[in-house]
Amino acid sequence: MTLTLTTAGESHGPALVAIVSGLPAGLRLDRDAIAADLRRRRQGYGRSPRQKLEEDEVAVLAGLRHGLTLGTPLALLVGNRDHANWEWGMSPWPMEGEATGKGTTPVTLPRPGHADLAGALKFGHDDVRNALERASARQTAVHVAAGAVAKALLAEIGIEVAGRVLEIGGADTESGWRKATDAARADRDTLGGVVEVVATGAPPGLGSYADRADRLDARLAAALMGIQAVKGVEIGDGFALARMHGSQAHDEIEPGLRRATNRAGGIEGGVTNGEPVVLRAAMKPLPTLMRPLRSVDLATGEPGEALVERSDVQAVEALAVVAEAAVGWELAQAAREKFGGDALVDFVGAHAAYLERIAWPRTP
Ligand code: EPS
Repeated sequence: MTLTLTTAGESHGPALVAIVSGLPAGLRLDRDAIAADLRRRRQGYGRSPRQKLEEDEVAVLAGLRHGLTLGTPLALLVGNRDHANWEWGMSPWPMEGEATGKGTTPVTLPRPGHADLAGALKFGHDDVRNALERASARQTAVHVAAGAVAKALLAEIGIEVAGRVLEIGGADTESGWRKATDAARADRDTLGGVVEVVATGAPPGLGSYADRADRLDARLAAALMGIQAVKGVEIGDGFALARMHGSQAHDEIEPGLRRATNRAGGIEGGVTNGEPVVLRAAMKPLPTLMRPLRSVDLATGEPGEALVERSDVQAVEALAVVAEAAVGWELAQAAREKFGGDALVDFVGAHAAYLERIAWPRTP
């Protein structure tokens, strides 16, 4: 049994959609819990005024009846309220009459650091907007909605996932983040940062070493790296392990098969080992600068300044929520592969039977 996610939607188009397939029937979803994650994603000190406009309410269009999954594809929709200002510019169909609102003038000055240039060249777009709308981190809204569903499934087998900010703009305290964000905003600049995600309660044995693509660390790293603006991922002590001796780097096995340290971040050989799964992701400074970098006009070939449009100063707090959703998603997928089941009771029963076979947790 595999869990799959398909998403669509442009940042200023009518809506974002997601289809989640492979959920067991009988999983209870909590509307408030999904809404709470979406609210958390919108918050953050450096966010664009856009976040005050969007409400990110999730409409469920299929796969759910009276709060319980049907075992059929779950269809989710998050509307873009801002689309009202882009109705002409982002209309799916040709518009008649005079162009009004935003997005009516072609974008031809790609932003360094964004998908603008590569996207326009790759897909043959004369208007860079045709690339940037989908490349935008706006789409993380439906990833968070899907992640909330994945976390509901994980909760049924005692797995919890939580993301938090470690650093913003090099500062590691909340007041430092705010100061750094204020300074960057005043300077018309942007910031990046580092987030950490910890998942507890995963039994040993999720993922596999059988092949490169089966390794859970590889899948988690790909999921985090797939989030907009993420440029680095670390599992456990990651890069610091490279500078240690083997005698210091590994987590000795104690009675009860537990570890006193967790430098491996809960994964050995691409498989969970029963310790908390710990990951960190590094986000680069956002590429939309109010003090634009040098670029080249794709229409004229002349040097110019990159596109300036309303954007975030930093979105590291949002990344913590999006990364949590991504890790939840990958763990739920690995759990579906391992425990299967068409009905939730089958899934939960297979998990319980497995814990019994490996006698987990063990008393030392
Ligand atoms: C984004 C730019 C900003 C962010 C957006 C992601 O959008 P806008 O230009 O409309 O202000 O607000 O994020 C969201 C809309 C969101 O919901 O997270 C970008 O270029 O990636």
